Amino acid sequence: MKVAVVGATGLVGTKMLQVLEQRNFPVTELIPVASEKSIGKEVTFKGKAYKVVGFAEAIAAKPDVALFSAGGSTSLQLAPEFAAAGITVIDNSSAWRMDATKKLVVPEVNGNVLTAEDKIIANPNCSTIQMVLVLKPLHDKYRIKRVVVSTYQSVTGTGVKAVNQLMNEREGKEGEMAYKYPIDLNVIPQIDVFLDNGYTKEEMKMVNETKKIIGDDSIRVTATTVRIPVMGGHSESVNIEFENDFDLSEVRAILAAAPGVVVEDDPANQVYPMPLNAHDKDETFVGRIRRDETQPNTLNCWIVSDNLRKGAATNAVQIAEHLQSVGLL
Ligand code: 2RA
Repeated sequence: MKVAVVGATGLVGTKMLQVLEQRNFPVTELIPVASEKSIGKEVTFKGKAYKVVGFAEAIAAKPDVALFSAGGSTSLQLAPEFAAAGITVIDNSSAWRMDATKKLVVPEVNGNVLTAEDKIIANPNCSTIQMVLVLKPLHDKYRIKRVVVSTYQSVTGTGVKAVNQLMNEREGKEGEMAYKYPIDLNVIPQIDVFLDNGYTKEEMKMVNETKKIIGDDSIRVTATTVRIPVMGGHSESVNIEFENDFDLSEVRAILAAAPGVVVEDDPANQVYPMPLNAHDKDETFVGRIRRDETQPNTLNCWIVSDNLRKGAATNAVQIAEHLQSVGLL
């Protein structure tokens, strides 16, 4: 399979190359792609150096699939050009996610919605992906009414500039600021820009994308998204109110059987998910599973996943794997 990685030199693009290699995706030809300023740079795949090419050259090479992680405006402009050339685009930006004509896919949750007509497929937001993996199997069993989520998000979600800001601050060095405020020894209750309703774009992504992926507009979601000085992954405190009552051991069993989900929940031995352990893994980890004792049919849990892997690169590669397994690629 000929695979293009668009945005191959960025944090997510680099992770896509690693994930393609580690998951042994059948790449017969790799085409690393980036904007003008990165053309000619080299990336490494399976121990071999590859030169980065520009967009026109990539389209002319006719890859079967292009994994895009090059930002929203590049994607808006170029994904249709790739698709028109018969190339299936899996796009990590937010450009197409809420477009009613495009599918927003987490393969374990709604891979079944994909058809041969889908030439531009949207990869959801990182904080949404890890949450819906846990919500969907519980929704199927108990029907979710409302979700209250607070996130604790890694600086890697912002990109390399934010990682540099954190490390510079830690080492007492001057440098470029990704955030308005210091991030080391701090917590910033803002991810992305504020919207008119007082929520941030990241918060509204969690609200809207959750409904679209699960395919149920009646699920009410309210979110507070927060940046913390952590590298390994995003964490989420999630409160879920169901229509129907549940049994805690049954909830644990449902989650243990859910694809892509690992239950780490043994308070007696201080076992619970942490970004330090989730780092570089493809699974989503859930723990601190307990009843909300303040109202009926309500559950609290704690969800952690590596935002660059399942939250971005792994999910994109899994979409390609799914397309291949059902003969759509
Ligand atoms: C973040 N959700 O963590 C973003 C990355 N897509 O900022």
